[in-house]
Amino acid sequence: MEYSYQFTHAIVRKPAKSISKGLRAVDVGSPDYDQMIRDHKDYVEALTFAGVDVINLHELDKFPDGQFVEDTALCLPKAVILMRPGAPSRLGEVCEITPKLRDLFKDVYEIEEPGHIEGGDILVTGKEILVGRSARTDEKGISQLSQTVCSLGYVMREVFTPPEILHFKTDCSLLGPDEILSTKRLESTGCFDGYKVINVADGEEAAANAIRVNDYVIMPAGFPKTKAILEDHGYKVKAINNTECAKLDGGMSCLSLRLNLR
Ligand code: CIR
Repeated sequence: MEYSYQFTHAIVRKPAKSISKGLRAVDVGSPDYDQMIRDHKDYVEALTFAGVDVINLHELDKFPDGQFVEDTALCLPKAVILMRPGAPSRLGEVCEITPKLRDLFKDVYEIEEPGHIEGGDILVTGKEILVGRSARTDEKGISQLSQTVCSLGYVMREVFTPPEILHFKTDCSLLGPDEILSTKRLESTGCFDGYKVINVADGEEAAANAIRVNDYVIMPAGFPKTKAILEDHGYKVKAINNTECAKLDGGMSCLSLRLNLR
């Protein structure tokens, strides 16, 4: 299933000035808004360079984490499933993005109360959908998602997001239909048995949150060893500064919803 990394469109949302109030596990200082805007522009350029049409949504001052659009939906080629974030301050982001998703998809499903899932816990590979149970993604949400995606013909498997990381995809990304970029700590849980796994370099764990978009891998800048590992494996890599989003536990995957509308 090449759709797992081939995309025609991406949805992004401009960061709002309220980002200083964004959620974070550890406070390492407030992100610099101007730098974040520059990085966001570079991110959009990288997506465009990779061949997708980027749909830019306006900023939402009410939702400081609103730029992390990935958590609001799971976009499959023929259907979208609206998520229900486990972070109470982020629940309302879903209503904000829904009209755009309804314009783009005929089949719209939703995770309903009392379930919770955030898109950052879902990795769609070439053969299955992996969903990590986490502090944001619970059993009830996973069970609803399972019913929906199975009725659409997908295979879904529940895995576990290690407690020290926010989302499953904080520590991994899809590189090819059966090839994964992962930290050693996540791989050691056994969730990728049967896949080819490339490990990020020791000390460069934050490089694992990358995205394969068509012929390119977009990754955060500042991780030269992992970049070289990917290039040695034949991947074309674009590195984007992510210092400001990283202060809010955000990375390359959270900043967009990637869609295949072909
Ligand atoms: C949060 O804690 O929800 C945001 N500050 C970061 C969300 C990152 N999203 C993602 O990894 N998919």
